[in-house]
Amino acid sequence: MEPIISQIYSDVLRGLHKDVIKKVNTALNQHISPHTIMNDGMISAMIEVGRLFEAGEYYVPEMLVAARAMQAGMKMLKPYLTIEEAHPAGKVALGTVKGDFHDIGKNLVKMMLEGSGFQVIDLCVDVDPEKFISAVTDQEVDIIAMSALITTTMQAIRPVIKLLDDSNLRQRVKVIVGGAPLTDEFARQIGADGYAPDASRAVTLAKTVLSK
Ligand code: B1M
Repeated sequence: MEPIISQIYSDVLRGLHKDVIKKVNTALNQHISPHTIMNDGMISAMIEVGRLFEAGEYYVPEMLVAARAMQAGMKMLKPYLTIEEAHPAGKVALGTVKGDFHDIGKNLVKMMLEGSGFQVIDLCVDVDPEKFISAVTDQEVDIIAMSALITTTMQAIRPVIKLLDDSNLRQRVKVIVGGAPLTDEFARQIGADGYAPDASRAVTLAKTVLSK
């Protein structure tokens, strides 16, 4: 691993957001790929933060500062991951489900979708099921993409799909889901059109469901 990537990893882990900004800049100047900076420097650090939290070595404040450092780094990478396209590949309403405030993964999915030419309506976090439905009726999105990070909040995807069914809207929109506790099997069980384990595969999935 490039030394600068290990430094970014360690700075995210310690929540040093100013250092992360500086070092992401240095890594970009060294022509290291934004995807390497994101995956090996930052996402892997957040995975370690989760492990430390589970082990009782990190508490919520440490998770928060690490998250802030990661967000700062992601902001720097955004221009490199996003391309403008005149004709969007599709329109996506993206949000973290009701009761869940985790948004780092969702924001990455947003960046990658936008980078691949999708128009993304960001419904943010703790999204009421009705808000997803309004995106279909008022904004005519092609895809609803839901993120859930906690084993309890993943259940909040079900009411959205039920509401789509009850409003006779299910045929009008594709539903894709993701987030650490989710699986392909869970997606199938709840009647989603697909599950993606990470942001780049969310893009492939979005393209696949629209081609069907
Ligand atoms: Co939270 N948290 N957290 N947390 N947190 C987890 C999720 C947890 C696994 C930590 C742990 O115990 N190991 C655990 C959940 C356990 C469970 O499931 N039962 C947990 C907990 C318990 C909690 C609180 C309850 C803690 C507390 O208050 N006692 C609380 C809940 C708050 C709430 O939401 N109601 C809480 C709070 C927080 C912070 C606010 C401190 C902070 C969030 C800051 C923020 O998001 N702005 C935080 C953080 C940072 C984490 C960990 C450490 C990191 C999450 C993250 O950002 N990962 C996390 C542990 C972990 O995941 N290792 C943890 C990096 C990110 C890039 O990955 O989000 O998985 P991820 O996204 C990936 C894929 O999943 C996928 O693509 C992304 C990029 O590749 N993906 C999608 C995500 N969404 C997708 C949507 C798609 C497709 C793919 O649509 C199609």
